[in-house]
Amino acid sequence: MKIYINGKFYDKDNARISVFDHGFLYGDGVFEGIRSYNGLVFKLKEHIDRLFESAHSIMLKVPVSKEELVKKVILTLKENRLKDAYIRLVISRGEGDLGLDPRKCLKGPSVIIIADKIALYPERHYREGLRIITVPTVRNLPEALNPQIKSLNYLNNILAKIEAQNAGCDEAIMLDSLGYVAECTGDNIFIVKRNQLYTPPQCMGTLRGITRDTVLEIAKKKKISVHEHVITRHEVYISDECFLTGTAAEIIPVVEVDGRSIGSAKPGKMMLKLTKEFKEMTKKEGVRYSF
Ligand code: PXG
Repeated sequence: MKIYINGKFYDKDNARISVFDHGFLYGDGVFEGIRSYNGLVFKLKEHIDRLFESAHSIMLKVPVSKEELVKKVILTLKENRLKDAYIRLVISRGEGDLGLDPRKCLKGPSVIIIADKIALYPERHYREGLRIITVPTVRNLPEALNPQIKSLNYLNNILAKIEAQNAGCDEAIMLDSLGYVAECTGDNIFIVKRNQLYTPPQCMGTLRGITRDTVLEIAKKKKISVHEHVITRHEVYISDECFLTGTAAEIIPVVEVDGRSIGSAKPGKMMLKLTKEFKEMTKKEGVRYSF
């Protein structure tokens, strides 16, 4: 495996950054998780745009242009001869001293690109659906650390994941500070009621997921009614279908929430229809590369 760090490729064992990097010391940095399908990088522009937005919000200047970054992602995929990959893009504040002050990171931000084989969820989860639970840890408040910023500080989500695992569940529903459903630890949430699609708006505690946006795009094309508004746990419990979306998981069914079975407790029709269309899109759309 060859890892890109600040303009050079390193073998996995030699791919290192300083322990003084504020990405490590404070979670001071931003990232993206991107996927390529059979030599096509899906929604690359959208991921790069979101990365730059996250960076802008935390006043981190990405040391390369968007166009250069696209080229570096492609170069990393070629270097690793990966047609189907999970790409992790990280921009960290860089090497500083043992204080919070980002101005002390004099060498400037680091750019790291890792391209690996995709670690898919077990097939069983797609066939049988996930059992998930609402956890006590609420999603970060937008006015504290806005969930739109994909920062290197994921402790909020990790705590929720641990709580779900402690309860023997596959995933966690995180609520926002008002008690509405926000999202899961690394996925957005959708419910279906009477053939209409509902997902929480991005304003309260929900990342504007790129897979979420893709599902909304498909729904529009298929003339499925979509509602982006607040969802309560009750509405999830009485939904006909529930599923999660994310770059890694794609579209994954949920069959049980907080001990309540959802719909027929099987992957639903709407989810299957959207998945079929999503898979078609990943075959056709994206930035093409070959080696
Ligand atoms: N919500 C959160 C909090 C996320 O971190 C999503 C939703 C889905 O967004 P996309 O753009 O991927 O549709 C994410 C995704 C993983 C993993 O390994 C995923 C994410 C972050 C870290 C790890 O599954 N982000």
